[in-house]
Amino acid sequence: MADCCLSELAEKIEAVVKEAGRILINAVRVEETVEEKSGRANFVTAYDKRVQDFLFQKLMKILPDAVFIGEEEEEHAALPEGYAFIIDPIDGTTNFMKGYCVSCISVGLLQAGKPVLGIVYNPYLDELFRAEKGKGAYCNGKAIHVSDHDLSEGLVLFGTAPYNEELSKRSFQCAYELFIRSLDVRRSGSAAIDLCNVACGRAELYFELLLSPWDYAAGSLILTEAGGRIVNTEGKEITFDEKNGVVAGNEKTIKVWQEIQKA
Ligand code: 2AM
Ligand code: CA
Repeated sequence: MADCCLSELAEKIEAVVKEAGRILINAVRVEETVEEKSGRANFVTAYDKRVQDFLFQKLMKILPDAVFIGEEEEEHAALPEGYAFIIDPIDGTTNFMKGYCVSCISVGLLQAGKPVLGIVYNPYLDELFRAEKGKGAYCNGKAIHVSDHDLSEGLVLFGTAPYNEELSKRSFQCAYELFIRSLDVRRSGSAAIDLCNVACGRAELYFELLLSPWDYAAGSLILTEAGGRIVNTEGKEITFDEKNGVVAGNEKTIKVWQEIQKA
């Protein structure tokens, strides 16, 4: 797709995502609509489904040829050679359920299996992160960049993969090793928001040992377009057709992560 077409598309998608943000802000009696999915601490609310339906209706009008892959669908389509939306209608569902107000809508657009557009919108802060492949990353229209601080001057964000109990111990061990080498650790409950916070230099490293592509499709492009690096937990390129462990930061902080894994 030509650059101008992608930018025009991005404007339209951004407007849709912002409109969807109103559904989160106006949500009432969320806890009455909660259902448990498979695994521990894995929930869905009626609002996740409502936001996903809204995005499906609007996004497929904007780009009818694209395949739509949404977290709350019963079956997920395979990644095509052409365009695919990979969306998380609410990233940070447990926060949303609890009224903790740290959740976002994440929309990635992939072409031939790689992200070309990423939008992450946190309606509680009215912060919209956006990146187009090769064009840099922006927060509410302002260019953003990852921090170049060492880990010793940095904050570490991490997710605990709570739905996967066998990873819990290793998650906290990694967090401890990073905690003693950094200023402090934080745990937000939304992978997409964490990736954006690293992208804009509010934190220096993020990791979570298991995530699904909709958790990081948009955020990974925002991070790399902001000059950051993202790899899987084996240090290899992340993929978008299966679950991945994710590590994101600047070159220096990723190196510390890798040294800790070898020790
Ligand atoms: P969610 O809020 O959309 O469910 C929290 O640790 C992060 O992990 C969130 O981004 C959360 O996304 C994601 N997450 C929750 N359940 C998951 C699962 N079963 N597999 C992968 N990631 C999950
Ligand atoms: Ca979700």
